[in-house]
Amino acid sequence: MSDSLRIGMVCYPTFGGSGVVATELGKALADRGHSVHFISSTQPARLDVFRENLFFHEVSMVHYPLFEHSPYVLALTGKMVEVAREQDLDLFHVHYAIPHATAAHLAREILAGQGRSIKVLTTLHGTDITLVGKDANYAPVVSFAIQQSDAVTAVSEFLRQETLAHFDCRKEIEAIPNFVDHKRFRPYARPGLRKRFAAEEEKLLIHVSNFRKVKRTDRVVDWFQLISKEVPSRLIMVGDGPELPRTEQRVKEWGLGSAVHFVGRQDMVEELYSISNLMLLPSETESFGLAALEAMACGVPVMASDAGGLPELIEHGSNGLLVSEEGQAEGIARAVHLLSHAPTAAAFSKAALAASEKYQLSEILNRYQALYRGLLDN
Ligand code: GMT
Repeated sequence: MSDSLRIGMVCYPTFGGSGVVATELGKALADRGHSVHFISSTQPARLDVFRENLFFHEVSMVHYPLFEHSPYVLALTGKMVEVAREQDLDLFHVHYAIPHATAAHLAREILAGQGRSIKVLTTLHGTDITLVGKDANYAPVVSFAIQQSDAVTAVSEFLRQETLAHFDCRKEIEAIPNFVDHKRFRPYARPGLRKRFAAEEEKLLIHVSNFRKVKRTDRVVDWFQLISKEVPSRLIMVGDGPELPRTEQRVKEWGLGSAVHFVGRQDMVEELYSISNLMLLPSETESFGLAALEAMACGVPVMASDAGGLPELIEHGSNGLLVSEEGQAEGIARAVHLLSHAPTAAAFSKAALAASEKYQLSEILNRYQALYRGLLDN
């Protein structure tokens, strides 16, 4: 086996966390000399295809009047087979089980019929297990695809346990956490930026997500309303998604108007974190919470729900706040204290930054590389 590998990286191209993890991993692997071929419906948001060793292959859909829904999984499988053959791929690393792990299994079977062998690594990210994956229509397919993968990883210990508890996977699953690029996500306040969102005496709160129901963006507004009654503050809402109109409506209902800035999707989110005092993340569940990690790397403590994998990242009362369903009022009181007491804010910010340093890109990359090599040695 040569030192440099040829990897087919399959992911969703959107701003969602799984696509971001796949893209950052792919870029870092390419920097280490591996050839990384992204296969996706459109070019992933953070992918820079002018970088050496990085390639993008678009899955083109066939539309036919008979199809009410075009079968994406078949188009993806076909593209995976084509790229594997043309680029002589060693393995597929697929991110998010539905439908990528199923497509990888099909592609591997087709390639085997053509006398080619290829390995499949599936990384589970979150709702592919905790929400949509549990749907009775999908669950047997997800279980099967997990069983068929040569290796399976989950982005937190919580997600590993959830998968073992709810799916018939008969498989070892390794928990490999997500990572953050500390060169990019670091406390750096662009001069003059903060002034555009808040007055000097006001605190700045931030939420970043893809505005899906699971993110509970209406509760972000509720938390902000309670906090801002006690501490003069403003809120930046970054992102876009199906819950945006309902969230805007909630802002109107509370009469918060100009205190909340909806800024849509932003590439330079690290600059917005760096001017913020607290991130709000009241998700119903969060297998890892990549946005929380990125905020912490910029020195911003996170007030999050005590759910999913968030307690693996956030230590309550030290580098952030974890809020249970029954503990909302207490959580708000702690947030008010943190925001209005400068030494507490400084201590939380320092601890958040220190905690984020455990999630170094280079170390996580070593773990994935070791996994790839282990698969190919067998
Ligand atoms: O599972 C999802 O909801 C999709 C996925 C995404 O693409 O946004 O998010 C998950 O994967 C991220 C990256 O590993 C994690 O940081 C998020 O916590 C996780 N989202 C949920 O569990 C809701």
